[in-house]
Amino acid sequence: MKNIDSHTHVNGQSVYLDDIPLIHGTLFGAAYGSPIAHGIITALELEDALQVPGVVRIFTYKDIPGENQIGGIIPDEPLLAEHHVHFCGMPVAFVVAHTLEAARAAVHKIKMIIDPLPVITDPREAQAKGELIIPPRTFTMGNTTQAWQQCTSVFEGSVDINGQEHLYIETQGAYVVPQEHNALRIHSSTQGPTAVQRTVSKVLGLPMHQLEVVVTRLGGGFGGKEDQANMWAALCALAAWHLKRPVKYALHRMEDMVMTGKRHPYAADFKIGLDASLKIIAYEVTFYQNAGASADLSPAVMARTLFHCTNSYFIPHVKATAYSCRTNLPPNTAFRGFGGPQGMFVIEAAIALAAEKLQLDACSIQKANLIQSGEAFPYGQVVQSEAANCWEKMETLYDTAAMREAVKAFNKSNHQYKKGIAFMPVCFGISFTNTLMNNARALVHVYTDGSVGISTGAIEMGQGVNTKIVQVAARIFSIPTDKIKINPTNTYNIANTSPSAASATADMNGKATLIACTAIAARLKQVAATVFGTTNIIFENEQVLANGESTGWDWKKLVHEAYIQRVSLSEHSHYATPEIHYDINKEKGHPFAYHVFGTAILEVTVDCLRGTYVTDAVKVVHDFGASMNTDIDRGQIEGGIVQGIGWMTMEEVVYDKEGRLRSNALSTYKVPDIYAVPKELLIEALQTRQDNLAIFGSKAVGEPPLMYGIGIWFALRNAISAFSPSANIPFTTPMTPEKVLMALHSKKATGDIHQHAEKASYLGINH
Ligand code: LUZ
Ligand code: MOS
Repeated sequence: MKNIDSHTHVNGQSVYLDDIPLIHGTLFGAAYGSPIAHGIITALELEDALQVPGVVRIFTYKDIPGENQIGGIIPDEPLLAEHHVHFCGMPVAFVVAHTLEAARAAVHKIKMIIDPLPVITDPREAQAKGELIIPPRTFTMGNTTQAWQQCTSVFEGSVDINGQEHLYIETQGAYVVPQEHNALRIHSSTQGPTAVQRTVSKVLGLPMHQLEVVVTRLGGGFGGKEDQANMWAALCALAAWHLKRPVKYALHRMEDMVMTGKRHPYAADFKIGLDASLKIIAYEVTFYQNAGASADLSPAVMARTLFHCTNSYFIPHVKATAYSCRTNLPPNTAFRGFGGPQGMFVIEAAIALAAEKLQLDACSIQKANLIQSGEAFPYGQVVQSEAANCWEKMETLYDTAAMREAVKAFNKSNHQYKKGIAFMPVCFGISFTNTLMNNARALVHVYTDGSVGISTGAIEMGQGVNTKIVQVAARIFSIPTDKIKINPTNTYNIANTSPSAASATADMNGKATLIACTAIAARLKQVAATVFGTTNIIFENEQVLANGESTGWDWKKLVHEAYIQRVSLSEHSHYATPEIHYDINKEKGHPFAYHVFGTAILEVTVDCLRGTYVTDAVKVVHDFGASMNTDIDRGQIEGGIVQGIGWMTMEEVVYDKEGRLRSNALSTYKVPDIYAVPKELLIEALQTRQDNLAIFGSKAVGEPPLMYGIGIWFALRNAISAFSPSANIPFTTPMTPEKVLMALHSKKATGDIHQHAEKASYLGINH
């Protein structure tokens, strides 16, 4: 089945926030953000800005009738700065004018005097100074202290992982329209309508039932609109509430890049120990998460880093500690993978270092340690593993041995060009790590003509969730998909939703839809049972069958009969993921409904004269379960891989020492384009028909494939080593062409050319 949005997307009729027709009298907002990363406000001068023709009013924290607080997990984030500013771009004032141009012109006339304070941008520095968002967390399994003695080799190193700009095509924004009885209709480009509703409720001191948050679709979210859509809706709501006029603010790309948080940069230190058979016996890791100036979702992101710190591997002795470090950057936030990719990069770096020192290919260590069914991760959950199945299928399907030989032969006969290969296994846990968030609701109406309308809490952001929900209803009712419509997500119809996130949206909202449709179908079957004198009623191709025989009744006739008999044709359902639990004090439990597995082999060619490179191939075996929609799922994998490659190779978020974003536009921040797409991209399904908790056994696909992109970094590393075995290649990301060029001509002994010299030390082999 095609994505139900494909036609309107292609002909430009799909409605995004900026396509909503404006009501007469709409005003336009623009936020004034702090030009300084850290300091105390001594004066805010608004007079010149108020003189700009068309300006209606400028709002500051003093105008907030409720609480000046938008922190979701921890109340540590004001909507508008009061006396302190904590990052460059932190909103201080909100200008509202008759035109967007006037609002923006006025923003430039605002002056602020700030007594500057020291700026911290480095998470290690923040940790050393005790600047933590929450107390650190530690996951342990076995006993690493004793386990080092069982190891024949032990290696240590450190890692610096950079962030990533979400770069959703549609920037953040909101349009708020006052309604009667003091209610507000809030159009928001958000993944979390309830988060918007809660935030506005707190800021304005209005009950949640006054706030209708409506979302038709987003032009991308990637986690950037899980929580960070809230502030723009709150600013518009504040102004609309005061002025009794509709207020709109859709951010300019540069405002969006400067004012919003990104994927968390992480620093990390690791120590890994192996035995003579290449089993990883022990792994210790310390993560320093660069949270930015306030908590936002950082505590939850940090948890997922710990959950995924051993990627697809079973390691009997693990100790992983994470610090969420407060710095003077915009609060970093959810981004596809949600801290998991950073955790995985570090274990892959540890394995790469061990392989290099032991003069092996990393894949022999990777393969020897894949987790097996019945083994547990450090957080206690025993897995149903597909890791080895994916790996072995990849080996035979793509003849990876031949690929490795071909690369060796190529490298022997070429000097300027070198190829590199890497394998990247992925294991990603599906469920919100915060157990209580794993719930969803659906509202299904069957109309008297047999057509069906569905509302859920799911947000369509290009990932195709609405198409999957149509498929669920079509399958239960056995009716064509064009009889089913998905309504815009609306907090008046579906309440208390979790955000569309954690790859779990189709699972949870699909299950809720399944429950509602099944309940309606059961009532319809009961009506048919009475009419046809048998309980053996099924629906097939819009027909009603009794005892397997045609009845001459179709879906529409049965629906109409049920209506005449005053049987309810509507259902509101609730789904809460079963089986999951977690004890945060013990750091043990069963947090995930299931795990998604996969393995990729990635090949690159580096131009060793220029430092440039191309991705020759990414070949994947991915655990789809029993995919409901292979086109959509393939699209998610292709997009995820390219986004992962971008993060690992070219997307370089640069803040200067003063905490100013220097990569604040697409001229200074390079995102993957068609040339960055692997020349060959093969995706093979591992069809597992287990009784998992996915909707119709179709496993979640949103986030896991991004992490295949991590393999690119290691393929580049291997290509550089093929050119120069003594090259010093620090574990820093992204691997831009500049860094490749530097590494090609570096020497291990002279690590000083690099900003972050690799601290890896070889502790020796005991055998
Ligand atoms: N968002 C969230 C997520 O709030 N909790 C999660 O566990 C999560 N995981 C992945 C992506 N977004
Ligand atoms: Mo997300 S990182 O699933 O909002």
